[in-house]
Formats: sequence, structure tokens, C-alpha cells
Amino acid sequence: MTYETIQLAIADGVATLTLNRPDKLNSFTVQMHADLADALKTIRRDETVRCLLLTGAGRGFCAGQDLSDRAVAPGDAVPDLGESLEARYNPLLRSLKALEMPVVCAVNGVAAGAGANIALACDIVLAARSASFIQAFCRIGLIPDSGGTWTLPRLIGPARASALMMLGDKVTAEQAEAWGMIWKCVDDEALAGEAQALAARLAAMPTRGLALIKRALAASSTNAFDAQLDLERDLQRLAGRTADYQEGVRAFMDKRQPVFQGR
Ligand code: LHQ
Repeated sequence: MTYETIQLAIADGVATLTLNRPDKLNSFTVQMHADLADALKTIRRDETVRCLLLTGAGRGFCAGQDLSDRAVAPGDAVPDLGESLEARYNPLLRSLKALEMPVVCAVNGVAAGAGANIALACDIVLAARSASFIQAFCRIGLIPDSGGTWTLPRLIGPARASALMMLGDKVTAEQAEAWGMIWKCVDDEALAGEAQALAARLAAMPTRGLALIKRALAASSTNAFDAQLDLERDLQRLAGRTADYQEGVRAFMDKRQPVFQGR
């Protein structure tokens, strides 16, 4: 499916979403937000989709907000950037987090500003060795958005997060892997293949169960241990009712490979 600013391809249980404004390093415009919202709606409604793979076209992953879309000329009214977050970025982040399937991000090049934090909000992040992550907001007087102030300290700890957010220094993919900011850094030419293979592997797994793992992990950031035990009980109850659980146990007992359906 082709949109003006993104591409959506659905095959073998995997939806691949490619940000597609390569000459502007896939930076976000109002149109791109609209295209992504529409594509995510299609993905949610398509019962064949069991994993989402997000990546970018060209040499960058995403340079955040398209600053030419937001340029302020002398005499212009003061822009309401909060409105931009409320209407576009926050719904996008909420929908990625709430998507009931694993979301893999293949960071093919620089991920800056909102682009970095959207990548880091995904469930499993792979990055090309030449890719980098930049909390670019402070360079232009803004604060990190797209969930970055929540996500980054949880991934790499407050000391590193605050320095990166206040200095806007570039983090290489290798450094990001070493710090636990991402799952894995891979050679540039291997990225697309590894990301597709990972997404295909996830799509063949018990994806209802994976969605429940995602819910448990999201809640663990704010829950006390006791509340998390209760949540695990409730989610395990749901997992135990899936056809995939039955199949998993049957296949184990029969000593054969399971065939999961995401139900
Ligand atoms: C761009 C951009 C870009 C437009 C590269 N916009 N054209 C939310 C709410 C509302 C408003 C504000 O923001 C937010 C959230 C945010 O995301 S704020 C942060 C916005 N992003 C940035 O500040 C990053 C700006 N970009 C850069 O610092 C560099 O481009 C990086 C470090 C990402 C890459 O550097 P290079 O590899 O040297 O590439 P380049 O700078 O030469 O960029 C290539 C082209 O892409 C160039 O266009 P041109 O026509 O000259 O070839 C850039 O102007 C364009 N581009 N980022 N955000």
C-alpha cells in the first residue's frame, strides 16, 4: 500500500512500515502523521498481521519533526508545540505501545529528535552499525518528547539519559547496544535481512502471549512488586486460555514443532 510519505507492505504475518521521505531524512510532517495513523488502523484491523516492522527509506531512519514545517518567521504567532504533541506525536506513541503485537524497529541510519524516541519506544530495536541516536531537542531549545523522558532513563539510567538529553550528543549504534539502549547493532548490509527474519520469527510465535508480555512489561515500570504479581496472575489467566498455549503444550508432549496461530 503506498501513501504519500510512507510505505506499508503486509506479507506472511508481518506488516512492514517504511518512513519514506528520504531526501529529508524521513522527518515528520503533518501528512506523515496522517499516513501513519491510517496505516496503523489498517494493521490493527488486519487479523493476519502478527508483527510490525518499522524502518526508514534511504540513509536516515528519521530526523524527528520536519523543522521547515514548523519554521517560525519574525512576527508569526508563537507556535503551540504542545498542540502538535497532543494531536499527532502522543497518539502515535500511544498507538505503538498499545498495538497488540511485537513491534520491531530497524534503525537504518540517523534517528534524531522524535525519530530517536519513536525508535526507542518499539519492543525490539536493531540498528545498522552506521546508525546513530541523537536527542537533538536541546540543540533547538526544546525538551525531548515522544516519550523520551520516560523511555531513555529506564533504558540506560538517569545519569546517561540526562547527559544525552542536555548535551544532544550523538550515540553510535555500537554504543547504544553496549548501554542496553537497543537490542542489537548489526552490519549495515545485514540489517534489512536480520530485521525481516526477526519479524517473521516473532510473527510465527504465540503472538497473543507476546502481546500480554508487552502489557506486563509496560505496567512494570510503575507497578509495585505486589501489584505486578497480581497483574501476572491476571495476564497468565488470559494466556492460559489461548489456543496457542494448548498447541504449545501439545506440541511439547508430542515432541514436534508447534504451529501457532496468534489466537
Ligand atoms: C531536515 C531535518 C528536519 C527538515 C534533516 N527537518 N529537514 C515535536 C513537536 C513539534 C515541533 C518540534 O519538534 C518536535 C519533535 C522533534 O523531533 S524536535 C527535533 C527535530 N529534529 C532535529 O532537530 C534534527 C535536525 N537534523 C539534524 O540535526 C541533522 O539533519 C542530522 C544530525 C539528523 C543528520 O545530519 P546529516 O547527516 O549531516 O544530514 P543533513 O543535515 O545534511 O540533512 C539531509 C537533508 O535532510 C537536508 O536537506 P537538504 O535539502 O539541505 O539536503 C536537511 O535539511 C534535511 N533534514 N533533518 N528535522
